[in-house]
Amino acid sequence: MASEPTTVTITGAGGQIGYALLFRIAAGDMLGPDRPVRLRLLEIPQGMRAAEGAALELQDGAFPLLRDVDVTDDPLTAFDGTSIALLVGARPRGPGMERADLLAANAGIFGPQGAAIGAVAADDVRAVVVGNPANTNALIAAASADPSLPADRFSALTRLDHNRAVGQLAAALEVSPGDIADVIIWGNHSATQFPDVAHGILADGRSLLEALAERLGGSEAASAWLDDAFIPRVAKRGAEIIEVRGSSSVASAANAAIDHVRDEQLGTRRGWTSAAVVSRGEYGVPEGLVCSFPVISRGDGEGYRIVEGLDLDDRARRLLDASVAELAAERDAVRALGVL
Ligand code: NAX
Repeated sequence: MASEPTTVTITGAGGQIGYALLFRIAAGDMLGPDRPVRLRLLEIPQGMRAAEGAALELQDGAFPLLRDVDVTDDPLTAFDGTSIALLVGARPRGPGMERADLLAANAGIFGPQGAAIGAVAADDVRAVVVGNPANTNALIAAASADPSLPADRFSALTRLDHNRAVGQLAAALEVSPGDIADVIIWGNHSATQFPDVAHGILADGRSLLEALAERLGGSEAASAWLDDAFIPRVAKRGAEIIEVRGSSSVASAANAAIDHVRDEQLGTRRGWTSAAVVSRGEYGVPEGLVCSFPVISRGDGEGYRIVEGLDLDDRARRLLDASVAELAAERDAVRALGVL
């Protein structure tokens, strides 16, 4: 067992996703059974009691990998020496709140947090933004950190969308989710995202398109299912969960955040996954936007790399461009507020 604990900071730790994350991280689900962790929980003053209560329960879990737990409302304390930051706490959209108000409120959270990470985190720090609007919050955090910290240390979560897509395909094809590889979520973590199965393969070597056509009675039926059922269901799954469960996605979101960090730190296993990372112009996405791409990690400390060279047909190009246009509009709205 590695003796030096890894410092992990969770913001919004007193909230729902925070509560679902903490115990799995302490149990070793994120970094493996041989890496002890030190947890730093960041909250705002109103959330401190909830986070302190979670810290009491962590103690009661008697986790062998858990070294210590600190609860604070000071970002400089929370990010001091941290190697992994999960930025979950965000300002939700309130009644009558316009998009510009939402972006401004979150810029007031993710700007200072990005600056604090740049100032006091460990040299190897990597941060993933979960709090919405996740892609643009990550863009703001990266832009607010000291320029000596590369922007690609910040990413945003689209792994929940990716896992939702795999779950839908597994149900339609009656296979295990583990048999499905190389699905892609392109674009923004929003209703404009493009879940793309054109490059996907099954463990038996068949392409996903071929298997869907066999299952649904031809390639036209498969295309209709993808456009009319699959894409809208994945993109609107969050609303479906709220309607059925009476509350937003929590355990599946925490699970996806753990998958994102685990694969980034330890390496992707079979094929690629999806994550929103800083574009350097790949696939024509404007440089600097935090956009979801197919990514792999070798687990060598270099984080996620974009899988390049995939062919996009006209339909895929159009769907990716529409989501990227939304990301560019969010960036422009933030610029208009004088944040970037
Ligand atoms: P909760 O409202 O239960 O918890 C949020 C917590 O963050 C609260 O305890 C609050 O006090 C705290 N907080 C607010 N501002 C803070 C700040 N400046 N510093 C530290 N803590 C702060 O929400 P929860 O259900 O946990 O969801 C958290 C975020 O995840 C939301 O923005 C939500 O929209 C987003 N989601 C993102 C997903 C994704 O795939 N990227 C999926 C799930 C989820 O919808």
